[in-house]
Amino acid sequence: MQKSMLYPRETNCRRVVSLDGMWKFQLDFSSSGRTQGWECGLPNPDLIPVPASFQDFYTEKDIREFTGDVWYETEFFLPGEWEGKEAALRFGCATHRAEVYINGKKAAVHEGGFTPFLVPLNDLAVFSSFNRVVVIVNNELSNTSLPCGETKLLSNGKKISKPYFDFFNYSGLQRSVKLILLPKEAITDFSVDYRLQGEDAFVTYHTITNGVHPVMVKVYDEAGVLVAEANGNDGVLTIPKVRLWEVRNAYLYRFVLKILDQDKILDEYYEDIGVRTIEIKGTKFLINGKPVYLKGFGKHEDSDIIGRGFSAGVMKRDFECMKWIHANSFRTSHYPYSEEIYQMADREGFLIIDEVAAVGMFESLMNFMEASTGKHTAFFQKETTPELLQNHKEAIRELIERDKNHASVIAWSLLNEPETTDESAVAYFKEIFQYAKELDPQKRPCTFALIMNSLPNTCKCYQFSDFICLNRYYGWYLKGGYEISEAEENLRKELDEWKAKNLNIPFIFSEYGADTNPAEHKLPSVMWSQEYQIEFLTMCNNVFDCYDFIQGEQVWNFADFQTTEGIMRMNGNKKGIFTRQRQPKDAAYYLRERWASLEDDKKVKLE
Ligand code: CKU
Repeated sequence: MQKSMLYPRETNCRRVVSLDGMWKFQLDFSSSGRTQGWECGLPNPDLIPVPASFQDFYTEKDIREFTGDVWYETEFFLPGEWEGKEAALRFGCATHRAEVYINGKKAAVHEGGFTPFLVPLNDLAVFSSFNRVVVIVNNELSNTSLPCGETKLLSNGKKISKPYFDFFNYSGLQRSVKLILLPKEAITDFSVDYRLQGEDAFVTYHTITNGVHPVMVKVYDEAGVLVAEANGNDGVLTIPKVRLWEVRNAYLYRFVLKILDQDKILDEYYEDIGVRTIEIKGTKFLINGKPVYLKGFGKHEDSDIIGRGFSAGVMKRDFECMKWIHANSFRTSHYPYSEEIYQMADREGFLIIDEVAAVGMFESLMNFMEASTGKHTAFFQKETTPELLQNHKEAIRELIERDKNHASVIAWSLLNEPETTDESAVAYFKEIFQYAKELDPQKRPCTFALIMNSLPNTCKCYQFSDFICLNRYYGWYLKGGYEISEAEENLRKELDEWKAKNLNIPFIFSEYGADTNPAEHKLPSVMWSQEYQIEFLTMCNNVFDCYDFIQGEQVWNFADFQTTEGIMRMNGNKKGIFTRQRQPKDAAYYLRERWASLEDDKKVKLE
């Protein structure tokens, strides 16, 4: 069976059975599962829901903080009528790595916790019978994992995760697991790119199959009317009088692909795709040739009880809150999100900066604090760097292969706050950026988020970015509270320095924010109060409005989220504009008013 990232769908030739529900679950405290044959069945399991992070269900801290191997088990029935075709299990993700056993035999391994993978079943599973699947999920962090961190051994013999990043190291089977059936001769990959001419769209498509028969493509509009068709694995489809996918005004065509042998359908697959172009011209982002100003958030997949587990309910609420506040975009900080979130963004017309889990490439447990000190550090010259680079490239390949057809995805963020002040970063960046550019058929812009010490005169890597993403905390980590007037001066000074470089590319603020306790009101304001969050945002926004090359603002963060415990965090990061339960803080009303008054192309009108 060939590898394929295509989303599982039911058609004439494909079947999908959900394995979501309660699975057997056991933590391997003494690391003995592998020697004691747990792959043949867990000796003393509990039951736990999939999809979900395992950490927040239990009342024991040893479970919440568990670092190492957690084991999952379930059984599934493999229908006899599927014999002669290709059956597989499809994991939406397993964080951060997995080994999968079918009926006691090793069937697959996968590194990286935020992308899907297939486990072929035909050789190891039995048709017309129940089969056992056991999964070892490991959540240890290292210098070569994405995200990066450390795993430490405490003197009491227990392991602890030390992330180099500011979100809780949630793990487990956090996305759906599906039993899928594919035909022997199947479509394994499909991609599109577009060119607009007058009222028409020319869609260049490319398919990969594992067989000899050609692919036929038909395109239907939302009313189900056939608008274009073509034969062949590669080709160009002409959609006359195309209805474009626009920001917050989406339109999706259904692309139906078939492999035909005379009258017989060998495979059928479909995707709902929006037709739009994305380009950067000077300091502007152009969607379908029209400028757009990004308004929105850095987000997290994070909620009460299920942690980073996918929930359609939480997703729905998040989109409703984003629409209410007049946002038009978000960044998938700091890892690829569940596939359903991109499908929803396609439907709702949101723009996504799609980020790979390359976070923590800055050696410090609280990297954002270290970075504010201006201290010189070097991350990309370790013995382990080649292995990290390998994992990073693989994660980028999987991200782009998975997400390349989404109209909502307008850019790739290849790293978040890496160390960029040492020369050793340059070669690493060069390779990463070149690699991503080659892979994307739509050649979307590539970027990375600049940490506070990556400044106009210290950052050695910004030249690789097609647009610049600044994570800035003037007025919070630097010069907070009554010193905010100086924070503003510092922010303006930095922007003036960027301006002087005349880069002629767009900049966005990919992070700016202030921790805010929703229970705290104070007049006059103090840091952490609701009043200060508004004061902070107002200061930043006033500054942004003075610089034309700033073409977007994504507040940190959409909602409060869980982090590792510590003196910097009061049970999590409280920079949310919404609480973790997705209720608005006062600043939400402020932003709603500002964003309602900013047209999507606001900066252009100012000129
Ligand atoms: C955020 C330089 C800023 C880094 N940024 C990373 C993000 O993950 C954190 O949550 C800082 C913060 O401190 O709130």
